[in-house]
Amino acid sequence: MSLSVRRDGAATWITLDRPDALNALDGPVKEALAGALGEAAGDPGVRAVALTGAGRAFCVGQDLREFEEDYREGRAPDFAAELDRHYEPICRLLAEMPKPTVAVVNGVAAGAGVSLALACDLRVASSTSRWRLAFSGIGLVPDAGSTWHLPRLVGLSRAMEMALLGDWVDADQALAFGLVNRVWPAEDLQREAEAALAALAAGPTLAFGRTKALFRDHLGTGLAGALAGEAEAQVASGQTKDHLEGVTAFLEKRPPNFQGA
Ligand code: T3D
Repeated sequence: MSLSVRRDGAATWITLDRPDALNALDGPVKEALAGALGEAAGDPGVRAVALTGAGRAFCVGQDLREFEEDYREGRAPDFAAELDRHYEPICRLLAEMPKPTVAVVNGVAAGAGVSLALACDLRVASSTSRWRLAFSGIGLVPDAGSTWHLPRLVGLSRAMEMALLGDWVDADQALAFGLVNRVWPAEDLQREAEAALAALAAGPTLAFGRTKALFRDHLGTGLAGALAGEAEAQVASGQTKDHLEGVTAFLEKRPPNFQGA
């Protein structure tokens, strides 16, 4: 098996499942991942999505054996086709699906594995996780959205450091950089991450989806455009059942019971 998908209430857990290859992304994994993300994105019953890895790695990026024949014959793979066919849709689904996505980084993350984690809305990690951009180690530039996400998350200086110096970043550094949102001891990661996913999945999903879109859109927009975009999204959010429930719960002094509608 190369990838497994399980539901935990309204959260979907997608696990990269090639532990012997540290969850390197070969053709079948990339196809299965894009398919699983597409299904989760389109299923209104799914209200939060976790991406994690089986075994001791989160993901070590592109499977460097997938194109071994090309390299042995002295040519590079068709990167444009590969990015267009696999990496762009995967990263866009993680970043743009209208529900929260969380990378649960259980171990090593390298290359495009880092890119996948960066494309998620949040990153939670094991205290034993470590991160390396790794692209420069094989003479490539960071891709799969990492040149967009990384400097926005950690700042230009840290991004340059990770890309050019290429050192490993451990979990404590990742937290200090702002690369991850939470770090838990390895033995607590699954339990804590499941609780975090359950909380996200019980949230006002439509507002979360719009929040994601607003933050992302407004990274490249002036204040006036941001204010206009917020107004449009707030009018739509104000018409949801979850908004009515949230205010009603406040007035009735009880916790809200959001339905994602
Ligand atoms: O299309 C495009 O745009 C291309 C985009 C490319 C972006 C990328 O993602 S390039 C790949 C970037 N990743 C790397 O460079 C990481 C390569 N791996 C490593 O440096 C090491 O494996 C680690 C430092 C991550 C871990 O080292 P260690 O000693 O703990 O484990 P190991 O023995 O090296 O690896 C265990 C197995 O996983 C091993 O298989 P084997 O020999 O036991 O059969 C190893 O070959 C395999 N593996 C690790 N990384 C990859 C991989 N197999 C295929 N592709 C990998 N990237």
